Amino acid sequence: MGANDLTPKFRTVQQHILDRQRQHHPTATGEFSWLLSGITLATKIIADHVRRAGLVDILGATGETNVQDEEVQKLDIIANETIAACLGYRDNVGIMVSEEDDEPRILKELDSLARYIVLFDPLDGSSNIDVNVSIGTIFSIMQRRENVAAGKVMDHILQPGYKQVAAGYVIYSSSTVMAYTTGEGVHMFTLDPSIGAFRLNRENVRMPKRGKTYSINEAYRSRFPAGVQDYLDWVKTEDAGGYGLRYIGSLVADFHRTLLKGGVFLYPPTNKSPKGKLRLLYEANPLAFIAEQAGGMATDGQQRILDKAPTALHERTPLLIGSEEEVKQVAEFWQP
Ligand code: P6P
Repeated sequence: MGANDLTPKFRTVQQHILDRQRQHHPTATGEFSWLLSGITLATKIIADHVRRAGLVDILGATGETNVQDEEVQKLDIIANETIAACLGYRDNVGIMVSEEDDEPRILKELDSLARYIVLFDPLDGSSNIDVNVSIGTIFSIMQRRENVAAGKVMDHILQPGYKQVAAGYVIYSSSTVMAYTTGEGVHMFTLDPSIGAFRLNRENVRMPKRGKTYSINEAYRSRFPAGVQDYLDWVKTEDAGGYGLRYIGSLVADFHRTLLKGGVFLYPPTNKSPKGKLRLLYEANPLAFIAEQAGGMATDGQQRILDKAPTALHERTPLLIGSEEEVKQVAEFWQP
């Protein structure tokens, strides 16, 4: 390398997006990487708040409850407003949907340039904030639909998951890691605090075809469908081949482990939550897109998550996601 070669020895998320766009979509205008830079900026700010949470008074609950009827933690609010502010400056974002907001935020409904819809869970796993367990941000990106009458905003939003143009998550843990896909593989970056940039560390991440871990909140066993209970009995037998149980209780952390190590994560329906607990639009859909792009699978126990036709903004869904072989194995018990 020549003395004057200033090529950095790493690639940031923006560089990675632009490089791949040049390879796969030469006519791309770079507007998508501009949008994604809004998300990466927001998650860097959130990571800073999460890291300092113990030092300044942002831990704890606000005393309010959100549309999910869940106690709102202060960091939830900070994360939600940070993402909204960073995306608000991206003139190609027309609509934002957040787990924390009752209704969509309509930035530009009729401006054809504002063609992206960003749906996000600003801080998933928030019940773990006060005990310093990994938490995360999950995002899904769609494009507005053609020929939708003015005012019919939900027609733009309620699209099946296979329509996503991108999806990703950021996990705030011992390090801050971002994974994203635009439909051409899953790519992973680690935030380098010394330069404030996400640096590429894994391209085309592949989920192992099978793992050694199943992940579920077994406390609810008696509330699960009989087939799931049968699976939980079988998976502990020698015949199953020696599985371990890991359950962090933070979806992004449980999924991140499953993506890297293989295995299966389940949040089945219960008699208390007959449609499951996790949300379709901004939790199950983005993680299902990533899982499939990495060679894994994601269903609701009956159908492919990405084929589900949403009917409501904060719709919930059962989730069975992970390595192809394990997902198929669970499905045989769940829906014999
Ligand atoms: P349970 C966190 O509140 C969350 O939404 C997900 O991050 C997590 O997977 C799930 O709920 C945990 O739910 O009922 O096991 O506490």
